[in-house]
Amino acid sequence: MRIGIVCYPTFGGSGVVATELGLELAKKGHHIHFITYSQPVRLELLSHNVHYHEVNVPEYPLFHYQPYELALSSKLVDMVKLHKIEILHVHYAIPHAYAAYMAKKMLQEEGIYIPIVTTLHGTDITLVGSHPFYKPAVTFSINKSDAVTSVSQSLKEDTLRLFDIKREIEVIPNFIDLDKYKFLFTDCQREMMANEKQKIITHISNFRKVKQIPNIIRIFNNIQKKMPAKLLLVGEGPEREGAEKLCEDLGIAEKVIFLGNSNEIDKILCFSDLFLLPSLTESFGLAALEAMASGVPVISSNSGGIPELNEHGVSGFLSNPHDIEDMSKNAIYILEDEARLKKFKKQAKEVANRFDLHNIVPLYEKIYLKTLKSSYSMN
Ligand code: GMT
Repeated sequence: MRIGIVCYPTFGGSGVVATELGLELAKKGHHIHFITYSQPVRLELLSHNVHYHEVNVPEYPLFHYQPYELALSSKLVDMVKLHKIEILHVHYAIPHAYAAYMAKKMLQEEGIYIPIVTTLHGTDITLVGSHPFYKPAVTFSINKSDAVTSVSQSLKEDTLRLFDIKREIEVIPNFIDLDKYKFLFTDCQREMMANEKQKIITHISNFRKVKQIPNIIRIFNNIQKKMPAKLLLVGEGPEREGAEKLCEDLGIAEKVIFLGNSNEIDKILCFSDLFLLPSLTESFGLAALEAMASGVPVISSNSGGIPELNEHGVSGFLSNPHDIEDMSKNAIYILEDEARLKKFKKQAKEVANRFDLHNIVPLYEKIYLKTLKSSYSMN
């Protein structure tokens, strides 16, 4: 199939999932066209069947806001025609599903039918999409998609609760390329980050409010009172500055390392002992899955789709979102006993195996085929 993939090219989970999906589909022989405003961060290798088309939005002083949706829908029209793309898969409803629908209508005028598959990722529904300013447009573009998928059952339920949806929503969980986590390097270079006695606690995110960064630091503060430990914070975002200040205030600044955005997540997770994800809401929690695939147990909140992934008492523990004490207690319980830590590491990996991309990617292929078949029979 010739598939157009629209996504955010940044470090966020939706862009990562879209990129990994495209790369795997390309390996299976499909022709993949990524269409977005810059090269997706995990798209390192272009090959004969992986293409990247940049959407440019020319600056014009009259526009207070540059019209990205307009530029994107025009680009989609051009790329569908030029590369004979058969199906568009848009990740994140805003504004991708809306732009894709516009492209579909423009192409229809020329007798070209292009079905749209929309994958809902989370914040496009729970935080941004349901805002009254966006809600009518998001509802419309979900309902006008030819197929809709969500990354967890919890996100599906949120979508049905928050919007008037007339389409079937199919749950296809996020996935992981386990081969990437069969470390080729046996030496994790742990000594770069901590000494032998220190436990390494890690968090990776875009440092938005929803990630509860101050709670991560407070949980770590409790852990380091009980044992030697280091906290690695990976990512960039609006909460970073306040986080640095909080570490200073708590007197733990020298035990916390801010690493910024990284393309070496596998290396960082290789030497991590525990992953923290106390988010207020999380449709899935891809970063936690990446941690589990590396054999890192997860201490998380029980919000959104996280319980579909982190199994309480097996791959880690779940607590109510603000329950810092419970999360600290669970973290210490795992870390304080070497044999227990080893057991949790093994179990985290086993749970992650359920999300192997070889099991999940065929579900998307099935949706493409079904959608293509039904849209051709209708047009
Ligand atoms: O977590 C973020 O703020 C980034 C966001 C995104 O759109 O990239 O992540 C969402 O999609 C990921 C991939 O499906 C999920 O793993 C995250 O849980 C989800 N984030 C939230 O729901 C807050």
